[in-house]
Amino acid sequence: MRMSRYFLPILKETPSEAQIVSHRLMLRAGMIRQSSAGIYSWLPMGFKVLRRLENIVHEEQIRAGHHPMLMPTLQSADLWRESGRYEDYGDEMLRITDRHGRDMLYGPTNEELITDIFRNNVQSYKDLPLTLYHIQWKFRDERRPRFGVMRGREFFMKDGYNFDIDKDAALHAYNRHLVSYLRTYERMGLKAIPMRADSGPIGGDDTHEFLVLADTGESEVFYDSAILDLEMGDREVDYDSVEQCAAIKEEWTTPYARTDETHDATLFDAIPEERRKISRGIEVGQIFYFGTKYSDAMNAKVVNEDGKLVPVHMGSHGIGVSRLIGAIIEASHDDKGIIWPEAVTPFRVGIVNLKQGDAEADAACENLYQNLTALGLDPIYDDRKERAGAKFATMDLIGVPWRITVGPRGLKNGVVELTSRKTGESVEMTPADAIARCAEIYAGV
Ligand code: 5CA
Repeated sequence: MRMSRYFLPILKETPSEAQIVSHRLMLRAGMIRQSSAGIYSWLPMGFKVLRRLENIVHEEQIRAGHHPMLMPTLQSADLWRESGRYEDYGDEMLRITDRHGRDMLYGPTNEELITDIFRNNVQSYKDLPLTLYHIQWKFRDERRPRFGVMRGREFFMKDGYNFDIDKDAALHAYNRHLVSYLRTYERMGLKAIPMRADSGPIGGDDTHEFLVLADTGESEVFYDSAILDLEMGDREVDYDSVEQCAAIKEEWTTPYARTDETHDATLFDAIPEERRKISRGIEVGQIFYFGTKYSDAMNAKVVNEDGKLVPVHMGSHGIGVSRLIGAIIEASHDDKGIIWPEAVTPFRVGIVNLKQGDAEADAACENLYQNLTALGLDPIYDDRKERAGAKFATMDLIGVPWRITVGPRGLKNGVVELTSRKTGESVEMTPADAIARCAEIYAGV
């Protein structure tokens, strides 16, 4: 992308309505604009990051054997009456009446709709196990929408639903989701800790939330710092292996980690004092096992191996895709702006031309731009007639992880400068080496 042609409405001033750094930076970097309270338009660069996260979520879900699909945002109230949640959900549900006077709603989640699809199409245990998911906009009329995309009214969520023949099979689905979520967050450059939590309006008794530690998080969390040493890394995971998924769940849920809703002071005090941590966290996902809550209420049954009709065991599993962008920025920024992890950055390499209009500098930048593009390194080239200082400030604000700086002085010696956004370290090298280095950095991403 050439900056001169892009739509990147950067704000010089710090917007006064934003209370936390991720919200301020998303506005300043031209990623989002508020349309009404808790509802945002995603401008090109914000949308690009949203798509990157969405892709990672898809890849990891498909890897775990789950099937992507797409359900509508508007749902019929009748299904929610069947489960009893139409009344229970209260003021958070946005209720709509169509021209025929039929009650509709903007979906806050999809347990009812997916259970309806399931019961109309699956009759036998032979079609199980089955996990279906979608990534779709949700609406919850939050009492206090705040912190930008962190607590929106309209937000983008991945929600998945497993259907299994019995409790054991459904618990494997739960563990499989836990493992796939650990991988998903790790790929995004985040440390998200599974913590025992409360199930709220979704229901059920087994649930974990995934929390990213941040001072601005809305939840109070209590944990054993030993959990911070755990890593999925690039270990091979066989998602069909009940034992392996259970072992990984065990590994990650053995160290104490709970939100304030389920905190147990006695267990916490048993942790060696230097490892006892109390802090705040951002909830970026939650998994639930709720057994036959919805299948009983909505009569979703299959024939089992003995020819008997039995209700399916279910769970639901959510990732706050739009909220994740806020969480990533909270976890990765400095006073100059965003520092994108390589896996989610909207642009992989920035090119700064120190002397726009200088024939040699322009040609060198053009060459870099063409070559980086051809290698899929998605460069953003600041080709505007701006001062060098302003160009650096823009690249720093929008958080591009690697910057190549090109100027007439360096070019005389045949070199450009490659700078890391994270460390600020710069190294001089030939343009060809800079390209090769960037290709190497992103090879595993
Ligand atoms: N049906 C279940 C799982 S699919 C469900 O709705 N779970 S949830 O309520 O926990 O939501 C899933 C994730 O969506 C949360 O972990 C959170 O990351 C995100 N989320 C929830 N409410 C909001 C909101 N108002 N703004 C942004 N993200 C939200």
